[in-house]
Amino acid sequence: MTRTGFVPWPEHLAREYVAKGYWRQRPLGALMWDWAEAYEDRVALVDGPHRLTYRELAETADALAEGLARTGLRRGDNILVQLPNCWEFIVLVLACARLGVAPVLALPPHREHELTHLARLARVTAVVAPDRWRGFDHQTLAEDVARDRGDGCRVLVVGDTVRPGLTDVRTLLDRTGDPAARRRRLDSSAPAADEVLLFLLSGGTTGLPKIIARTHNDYEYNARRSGEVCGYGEDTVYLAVLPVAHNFALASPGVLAALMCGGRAVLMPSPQAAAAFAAIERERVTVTSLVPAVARRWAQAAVAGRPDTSSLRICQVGGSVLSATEAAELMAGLPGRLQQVFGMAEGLLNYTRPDDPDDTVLTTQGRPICVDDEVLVVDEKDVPVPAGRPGRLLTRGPYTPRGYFAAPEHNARAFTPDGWYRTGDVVRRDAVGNLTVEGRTKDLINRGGEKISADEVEELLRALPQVAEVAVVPSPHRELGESVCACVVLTAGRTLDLSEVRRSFHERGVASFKTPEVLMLLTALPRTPVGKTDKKELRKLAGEAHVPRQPAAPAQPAPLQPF
Ligand code: OOB
Repeated sequence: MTRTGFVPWPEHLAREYVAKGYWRQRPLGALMWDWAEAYEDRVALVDGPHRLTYRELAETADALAEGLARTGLRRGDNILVQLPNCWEFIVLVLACARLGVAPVLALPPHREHELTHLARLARVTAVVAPDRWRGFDHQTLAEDVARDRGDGCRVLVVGDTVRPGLTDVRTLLDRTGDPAARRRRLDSSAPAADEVLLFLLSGGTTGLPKIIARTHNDYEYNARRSGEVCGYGEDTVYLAVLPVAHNFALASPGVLAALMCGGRAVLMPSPQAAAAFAAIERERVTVTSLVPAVARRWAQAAVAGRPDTSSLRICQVGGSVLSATEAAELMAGLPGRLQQVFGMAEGLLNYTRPDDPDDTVLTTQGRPICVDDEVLVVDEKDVPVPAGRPGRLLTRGPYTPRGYFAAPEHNARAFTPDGWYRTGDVVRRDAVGNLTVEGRTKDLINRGGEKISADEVEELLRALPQVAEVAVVPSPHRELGESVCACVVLTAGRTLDLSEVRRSFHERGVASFKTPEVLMLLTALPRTPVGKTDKKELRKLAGEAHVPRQPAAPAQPAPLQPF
């Protein structure tokens, strides 16, 4: 069963990846039962007071799979999932894996603008949301998104106050009946391992978010091999503070690898340092993953810290740029040993290794996890540059898909005809293959790990009557690294301030992290000799200290909520 819009790997490579043991040809739902049989009553998942053993996890996932089937979901369906870190999220992903239903993993800050687009793109037949999250009514949002999809698109809610007429996910978790019989029924209709397991959101593309179909085969390898590289084992206790809807916390190596090797995953709703440190002490956490902005906060908090964080062996940092100086500060200030991670939803994962010398950990973002990860560093004509020189990173491999889902035009630009993914990152590769991220060619803003397409924000700004011309560039941000700066040429006779921009984004249901935090009003946009907007010049202007920040910005910038 293939979904229209899915771009498969070439057949000869698929055979090779199977032969080499990368692709295990077993759907994740079957592997879940292997884990349950191997680790039985060990605790697999912790979410506040909720603790699920491996057996409970498998039985609950099976129960939910049949519950979802009762609502009409079938193998080959796609659903939109927007949930915070909670045990139901993991059970839902596993239940979907059992059924062959693929969840599109939206992030909690996404709003109508993003969710409607994702729901249409993946033609989803259900939307799963929390009742409320951080004071926001997600049920109404989910209903609006489902209504846009038309009749038959259901709303499923996780929470204590599910509105009448909507489906309470917990009522689908009925575990009465014989688990063995249920398991056999689900086994008999299980998806194949080369089918889509889930969809991740791309951080690095033009326009509205693209989605990346990850198969059971490739994503299981993504997590398993990451776990091997990071020394995961039965004694691993992984703390998820970043959203598990993101590849870093979900499977790089994250929650999935912890479950694969008999370890334990502890879910936290936010990366707030004091709560996380308390959880590390309580659960004897051994590994966690952070974006640099959160890591810096942790390092500051650690100085004054009281809880015992001595169980933490590895503190992974990735998702946005980290200079060698900052890395040294983190190495000194974080609990656990620093490990750098340079990854992407599109596949390729690089890690510094736990036994690498300090110098490698401080100055590089590590090397790929698989000998069959192909890496090319090229100039603008796609000609390879010598080792040690910066160039554009292209990649192919056993867990790097060959195209975005249902985006043929974009794929023609983002992939070469022979399947190399143009990452949009500029890297330097040293003699042993370690990569250092030097910059990027893709036009996005990396706001503390949250990726924002400049194109998408420009389009939203262009819709304002006050705006004649616009360009969006990153503006340096003390804590997050970058934030969104809108450079605007006004329509004659009109005025515009930041508060109006922010209000209009809010009204149109745009995720708040995409809303410009700096507005630069210009009489004309600078041009390159060929007449294109000179973004390099604009970035320079935005970087200069005297950026005219508009007074009276009413809405506070979004709090530090990575991704
Ligand atoms: C992770 O995944 P995405 O899909 O949100 O973003 C990928 C992009 C990369 O192409 C690169 O531009 C940037 O984020 N990035 C880094 C980085 N790690 C990611 N830039 C500089 N230094 C790093 N260490 O961000 C992601 C996925 C899995 C694991 C870790 C991160």
